Amino acid sequence: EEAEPQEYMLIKMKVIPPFPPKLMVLEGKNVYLTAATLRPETMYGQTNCWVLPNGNYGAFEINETDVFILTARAARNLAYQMLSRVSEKPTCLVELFGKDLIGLPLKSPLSFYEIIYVLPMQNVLVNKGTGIVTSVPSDSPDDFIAFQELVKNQDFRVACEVKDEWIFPFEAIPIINVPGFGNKSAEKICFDLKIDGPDEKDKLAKAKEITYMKGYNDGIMIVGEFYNQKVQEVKPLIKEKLLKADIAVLYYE
Ligand code: A2H
Repeated sequence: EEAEPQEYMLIKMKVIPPFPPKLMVLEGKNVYLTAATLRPETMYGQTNCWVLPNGNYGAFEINETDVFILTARAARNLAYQMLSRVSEKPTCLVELFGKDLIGLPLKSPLSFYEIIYVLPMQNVLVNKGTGIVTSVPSDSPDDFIAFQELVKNQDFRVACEVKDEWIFPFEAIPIINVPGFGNKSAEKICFDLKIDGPDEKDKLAKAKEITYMKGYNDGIMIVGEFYNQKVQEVKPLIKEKLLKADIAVLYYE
């Protein structure tokens, strides 16, 4: 563990009722998949949510009304950050596998798509953030490659029981212009570095670093309330806006 804690923003992606049998015990509550992100300014471009199919998750009581679905590890950290119904003690209402979450329809803050779906990704780490990742294929190489993998490979979709209607109505949305990298910087970097698939971890790490630096330093918003403003300037404003509206919370680990 690093000396300095990492701050993430947890985006509250609301599970749209009616709930499937596995989530029935949560009926009547506001249930969220909470995605950890370093780039809240990209939330306009969400196309789906990622979970690890074999990962262990739980539905934890955050207060009287809200339930967050995330890893037990994250729930424990949250309990020490004033985000648990019982202080310093996570309360799990139901244990779940990532598989149980695939296909759930979500309503996510700022997203241009009204409804997006939970999809499988093998590169999701359960020991980082919440184990829930929101997907922005325009600006995140990991998300772009994982999404392409599902689009390209029907056998893979069938194997993980992913329905076509959770994927094909969705595509990367241009949300940020990065001079020299265009309006879908992740796609361009993946193309330039010739990244073939999700197993090319070293190349993906490099692509991630480049898009993160370029997006932050040079990016200009081309959508939303902060149209034409620099990512650097807009990022704290979007953070504050999401926090005020209670559709995101801060999380440290
Ligand atoms: B970022 P760092 Cl558009 N497993 O959010 C794998 N990846 C995870 C994760 C987990 N458990 N938890 C969070 N992440 C992702 C948006 C985004 C992100 C964009 C561009 C770059 C980017 C949309 N996905 O991250 O290892 C989340 O994806 C590049 C740095 O703590 C989170 O921010 O440095 C980022 O990794 C946190 O990465």
